[in-house]
Amino acid sequence: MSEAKRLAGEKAIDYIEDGMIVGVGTGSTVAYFIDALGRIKDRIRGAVSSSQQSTQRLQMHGIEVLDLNATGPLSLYVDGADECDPHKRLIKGGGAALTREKIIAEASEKFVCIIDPAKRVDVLGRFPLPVEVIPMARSLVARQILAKTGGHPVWRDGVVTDNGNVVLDVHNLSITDPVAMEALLNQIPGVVSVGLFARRPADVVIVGGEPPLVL
Ligand code: ABF
Repeated sequence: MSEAKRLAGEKAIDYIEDGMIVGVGTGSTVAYFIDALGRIKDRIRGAVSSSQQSTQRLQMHGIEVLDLNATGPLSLYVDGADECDPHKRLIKGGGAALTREKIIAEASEKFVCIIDPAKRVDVLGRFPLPVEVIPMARSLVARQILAKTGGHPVWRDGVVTDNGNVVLDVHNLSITDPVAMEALLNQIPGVVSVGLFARRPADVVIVGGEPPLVL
């Protein structure tokens, strides 16, 4: 599947315009995009990164990593996903970077999502839904998720996000209304962000293949 990820990541370069500051996501598909970006780095001004992992890879290529507060709104955000439904709504957060990914997606005019074919689903939820939670609220949020959704929240033990928080992965969900589920979970005190990109879905989805499929 890494060939499909590479093809999707490289296809996303088509959306680069000279002088851009590019929003960059996290994960192994994005790593291919970063490597392709490194080969044309003289065309861009820099990048805004969603994780320490991506920051290190960008800097390895000599790409300047900028602060979103300094750049203001971005034209383009490129990121992967764990699941993508027919309406370009996503489950993200398998890489525990969901909060900063969602921030940059919100600040970006165009969100281009790069995936391999295995990420395409009819209904979101087979991949456990990541939720970033303030550590002291972990048990409270888990109880409320169980009560309100019937999902089974599992603490991603040993993982602390770049923001110092923990992650609950919610199993056994069939998310037929992703916008409603995103709103429901967002309201639970202690929830920092939910790995559903539904209120603000991707604008373009590139599915890796020969040739890549652009949706
Ligand atoms: C990141 O990319 C995460 O939101 C998502 O979990 C991950 C997908 O990882 P990969 O591209 O390695 O399959 O944006």
